[in-house]
Amino acid sequence: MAKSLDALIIGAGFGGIYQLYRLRQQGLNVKVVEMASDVGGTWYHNRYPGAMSDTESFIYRYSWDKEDLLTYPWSHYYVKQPEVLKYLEHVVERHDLRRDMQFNTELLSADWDEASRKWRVELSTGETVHVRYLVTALGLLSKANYPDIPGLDTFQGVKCHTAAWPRDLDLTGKRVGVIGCGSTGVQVITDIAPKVSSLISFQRHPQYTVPSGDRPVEPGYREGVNERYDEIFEQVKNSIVGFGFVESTVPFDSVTSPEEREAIFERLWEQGNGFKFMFDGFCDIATNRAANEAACAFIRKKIGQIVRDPEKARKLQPHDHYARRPLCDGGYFERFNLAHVDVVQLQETPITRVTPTGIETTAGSHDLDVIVFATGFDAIEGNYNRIRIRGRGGLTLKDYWTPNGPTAYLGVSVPNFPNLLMITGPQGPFTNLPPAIEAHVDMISGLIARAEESRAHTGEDPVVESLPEAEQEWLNECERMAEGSLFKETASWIFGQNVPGKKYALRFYFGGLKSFYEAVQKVIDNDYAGFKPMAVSADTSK
Ligand code: FAD
Ligand code: NA7
Repeated sequence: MAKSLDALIIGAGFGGIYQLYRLRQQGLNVKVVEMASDVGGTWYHNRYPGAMSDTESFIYRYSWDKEDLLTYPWSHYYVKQPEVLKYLEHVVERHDLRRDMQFNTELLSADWDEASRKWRVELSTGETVHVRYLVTALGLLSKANYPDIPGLDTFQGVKCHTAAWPRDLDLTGKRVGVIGCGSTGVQVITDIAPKVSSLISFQRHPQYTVPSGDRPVEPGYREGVNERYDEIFEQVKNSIVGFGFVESTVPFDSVTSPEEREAIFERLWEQGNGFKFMFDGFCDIATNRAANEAACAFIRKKIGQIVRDPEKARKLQPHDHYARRPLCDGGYFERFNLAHVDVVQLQETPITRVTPTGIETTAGSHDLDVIVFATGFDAIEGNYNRIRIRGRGGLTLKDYWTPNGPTAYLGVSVPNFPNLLMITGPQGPFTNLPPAIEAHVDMISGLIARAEESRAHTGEDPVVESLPEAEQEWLNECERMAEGSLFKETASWIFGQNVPGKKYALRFYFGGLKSFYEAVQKVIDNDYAGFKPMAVSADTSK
C-alpha cells in the first residue's frame, strides 16, 4: 500500500463499501483495509445456520444504485446470510471496488500528527500509512462477546461463537448446547433443532419473538416493488425505524375495547416481522407501560398455546418489558415441541461451570458435543476500544469515552479527534441500518468534499472536527428522544448492559430516520454547523 493516502477506510461491510465508492467518485486517493479475508462485514463473519436479515429484502440493500435496485434478484421476503454476502460481493464487483481493498489487514493504531495534520496509521501487516482522513466503518455489532464461565477451557468438544462460525462444522446428530437467545440464538436454534440429536437452550432472559412471515414472494410482488422503489425509499427516509412500513400513530389508550386490541395484535402476529409488531399496531408500545404489558401478555399467551409442555412454556415466557431490539423467527417456539429440544432457565438454575464433557448447572449436568455461544457483541465502541486511537494532545479515544460512555456528534465525529469520521458511531439512529449507513456516508462524503474545497482555496490541509458544545447538544437531543422509553429500563446491548463492566449509557438516537436526516440536512445547510469553521479562501476569517 502507498505510504500516503488522501483517505483510508477501515472495514468492508455495507459502510466501508459505499464509502469507498463515494470518495473514489470525489477523486480521492482512497483505500479500504479489512481484517477479514474478504468483503461483507457482518455477513462475512456471521455464517451460523439460520443467519438472516430481519429487515425485509426490499429494503435491506443500498438505495443509491437505482439500476441495481431494480435488477438484482431476491426471492423471499427476507434475505439469508449467503444472499446478503453475495449481494455485497456483487456491488463490489459491479463498481470495481476490489482493486482498492486490502484484506487480512487490521488497523492496530492511529495517531493524529498535529504538525502534518495527518493520521499516522499502523497496520497489522507492518505498514505505516499517513492519511488526511481516517474513516472507520468498523461495524456496531462486530466485536464478538464471549461469556466468562469457569472451566470453559476444559471443554473437550467444539466451542464456537455464532459470529465466527467454522465453515466445516456439521451439527447433524450432535448434542448441542446454545447459550443466549437474542436474535442470533433464536435464528440458530430454529435452524439446527431438527438436525441435532439433542439441543439445550441456556437462557438467562427469555425473549419476546414473533413470526417473521418469511416465504417466497408472490408472482407480481417484485414488479410492484420496482414500480414503487423511489416512493419506498422516500418513505423509509421519512419514517422512524426505516423498515418499509408507515409506523402507527394510534395511541394504545385510544383503543379501549379489549377485543379490538387483541385483534390488532393478532393481525400483527399473522403479518409477521418484529419491528412491525412493535411499531405498526400502536405508536407507544415502547413508551406506555400498559401498552407494553399488553403486547407482552399477548406474546406470552401465544407461547403458552404453541409450546405443548407447560414447564417448557413457562421457562420460555419472558416477564420483563418488551423493549429489546424486536425479534422475529421462522418457527422458534414450535421447535421446543420436539422431544430432544429443551430449555434451561439460568435465573432459576445458573451455570456453575463448564466441564470437559458439557455444562453443569445448579440442577445437574448436560453432556454436549458442541457449545454454541450466541452471546452477542460488545456493541458500538467494542471495536474502537481494541485500537489505540490518539487524537489531539495524545488523548486516546478510549480515555475520552471512559467516564461517560461513548459519544459522537451525529454519530460521526468526536471533538479532539480531527479528520476521524465514523460510520455508525455512538448516537447514530436506531433503525434499519442500510439507510442509516447511507446517511452517515453521505454526510462524511459531504464533509470531506467541503474540506477539500477549503484545501484547494487556502492551500492548507483542512481540519474536520466537531465542537464539544455541538457534541453535548446532540447528546442532549438523544437523551430527550430516549425519555420515557422502556428500552432504557431493559438490560440489553443497546445501553451496554450485556457485557460485564461496560458503562450503562445512551448509545443511539431514538428520534427516527426522518428526524436524523433533517438534523444532518440542517447541519449541511448551515455550512456544517457544529464543526470547526473551514475557510473557503486564503482569508481564513471567511
Ligand atoms: P460491519 O458489517 O460489521 O463491518 C465492519 C467490518 O469492519 C468487519 O468486516 C470487520 O472485520 C472490520 N473491522 C473491524 N475492526 C477492524 C480493524 N481494526 N481493522 C480492520 N478491519 C476491521 N441490521 C439491520 O438493519 N437489519 C437486520 O436485519 C440486521 N440483521 C443482522 C443480523 C446479524 C446476525 C448481525 C450480527 C447484524 C445484523 N444487522 C442488521 C446489523 C448489521 O451489522 C448492519 O446491518 C450492517 O451489516 C453493518 O454494516 P457495517 O459496514 O457498518 O459494519
Ligand atoms: P444479543 O441480543 O445481545 O443476545 C445475546 C444473548 O446471549 C442474550 O440472550 C444474553 O442473555 C445471552 N448471554 C450473554 N452473555 C451471557 C452469559 N454470560 N451467560 C448466559 N447468557 C448470556 O445478541 P445477538 O447476537 O442475539 O443479537 C445482537 C444483534 O445482532 C441483534 O439485536 C440484531 O440486531 C443482530 P441476557 O439477555 O443478557 O440475559
